[in-house]
Formats: sequence, structure tokens, C-alpha cells
Amino acid sequence: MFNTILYEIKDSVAWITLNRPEKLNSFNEAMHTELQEALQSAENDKNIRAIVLTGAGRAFSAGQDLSEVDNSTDYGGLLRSRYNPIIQKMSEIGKPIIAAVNGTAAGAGFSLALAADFRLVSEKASFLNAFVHIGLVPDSGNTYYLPRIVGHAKALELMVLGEKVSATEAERLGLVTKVITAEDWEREVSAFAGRLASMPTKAIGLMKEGLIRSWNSSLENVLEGEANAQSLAGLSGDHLEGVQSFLEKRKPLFTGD
Ligand code: T3D
Repeated sequence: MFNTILYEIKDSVAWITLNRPEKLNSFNEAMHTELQEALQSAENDKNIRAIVLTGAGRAFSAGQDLSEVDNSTDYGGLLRSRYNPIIQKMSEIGKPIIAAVNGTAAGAGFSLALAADFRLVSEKASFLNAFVHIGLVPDSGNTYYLPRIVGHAKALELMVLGEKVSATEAERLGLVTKVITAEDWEREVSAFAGRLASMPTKAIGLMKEGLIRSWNSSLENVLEGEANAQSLAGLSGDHLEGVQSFLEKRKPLFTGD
């Protein structure tokens, strides 16, 4: 039972909703703990084949709850114990994670969206690297993912200037899988999550792992990693089904096995 998030399972998709709308879904200690538990639960449940992370109300998340910190806060410790395990877990979960960015994503809320595998973005949403405005540096994987998505120069600009980025501009920068209108929001997010949940889950997990590994590896290591991953994917039921359905000229029915 959660107090700061909602956790629902619908049609093989786990929906995690950050639920402190009056505080723009900013992170307090309980929300960190509960998000960690929800992600773990979604990872453990083999019937779940996609995860949607979204926010209640008008924000995705405004990052750290600033009423919970002051000059005596051990920021490094807080990151190591609360934020970093969430970001690490998101990269390790072998299932696609969609950030359904319903509204403002600021500070660590922006970082959280960056750590997802896909970003569906409401036309009303915006991104804000808010850290600089309170004399902090981007954290929670922001300096890892942002330059990899938008390039070094643009990442530095977004970090240093801390200007609000609209959904349209974010799409232009490559931050967005798709911008969705308010009226189509729920239908399109559900359809996209459902589409991912019907795909070969093991192969998607191996793709996530391979992409992360490729950043710090030589070509030789990447080639070896791809060969290992393909050996695993080749043993999956979904591979068998993919080949059979091709030969039988029908649509594949993937089960995640
Ligand atoms: O280890 C560590 O802790 C370091 C880790 C840091 C990670 C971080 O995330 S640092 C960055 C923290 N986040 C921010 O600096 C963003 C602060 N918020 C804003 O800049 C603005 O609220 C927004 C741009 C996100 C939205 O602006 P706007 O005008 O739409 O809304 P608002 O009026 O500012 O906020 C609405 C309410 O939410 C308001 O409360 P009230 O007055 O109605 O009672 C506001 O105080 C509250 N709120 C918004 N953000 C936070 C927050 N309360 C606590 N913490 C927040 N981050």
C-alpha cells in the first residue's frame, strides 16, 4: 500500500503515478522509498512487460521537495541513498519504461524523465534543469543522459541557463518520443504502452543493456556483447514465435518468454 504514489496494473503494464500534486510531485523521503519499491515490484512480476511513470495533477515532478532540505542536508548522501538507486534500477530493469510527461518536469523530475527509455510528452508539459537556480548541479543521471540525447553543447546550455524548454522545443532537440495533445493523452499513452507490452520483452531488455554498455566500450567489446545478447535472445520463445509467424505469414503473438 503506497501513500505518495499510485501503482496499478492494467493489461501487462504497470502504471506508476507520482501522487503529491499539491507539491508538484516533488520528492520527499516516502516517495523515494515507494518509487523504489514499485519499480522493484514491476521488475519482479513476470506478467508486467512495460512500465509507465507519470504524475498526478499539472506536473510530472518538480524534483527534490525543497521544504525538506537546508544547509545541513548531506546532499551527496541523499543522492546515494535515494535518487541514485532509482536511476540505476531504471537502467537495469529489462522492460521498457515510458515517462508519460504530463506537465512540468523540473530538477530531478527532469532527470527521472531522462532515465526512462521513452518520453511521451503532453503538449502542456515543459522541461526545466532547475538546479542552477538554487546553486546546485544537475544530478540523478542528468549529466549522463542529457548530453547523450541532445549533445554536449546543448546539454551544457540547458544546465547553465536553466531555461524552460517547451514540449515543441524538446521534440526538436530529440528529447521526446512523441508530443501528444491533451485530448488524446490517455488513449495514446495507453496505446503506446500496450504496443510495447506486446513486443518481445527479453529482446528489449537486452537492447537496453547493450546500449548502456556501448557508451564505455571498445568496438571489440561491443561486438562481443552483441554476440552474447543475441545468444540469449535466440533462445527466447519470442524469437521462435517471430520466425514461425514470419514463415506462416501471420502476425506474431509475443508473450515475453
Ligand atoms: O540531494 C539533494 O537533495 C539534491 C537533489 C536535488 C534534486 C533536485 O531536484 S534540485 C531541484 C529542485 N527543484 C526545483 O528547484 C524546482 C522548484 N520549483 C519550481 O521552480 C517551480 O515550482 C516550477 C517551475 C516547477 C513550477 O512553477 P509554477 O509557477 O508552475 O508552480 P509554483 O507556484 O512554483 O508551485 C506550485 C506549488 O508547488 C507551490 O506551493 P504553494 O505555494 O502552492 O503552497 C510550490 O512551493 C510547490 N513546489 C513546487 N516545486 C516544489 C514545491 N515544493 C517543494 N519542492 C519543490 N521542488
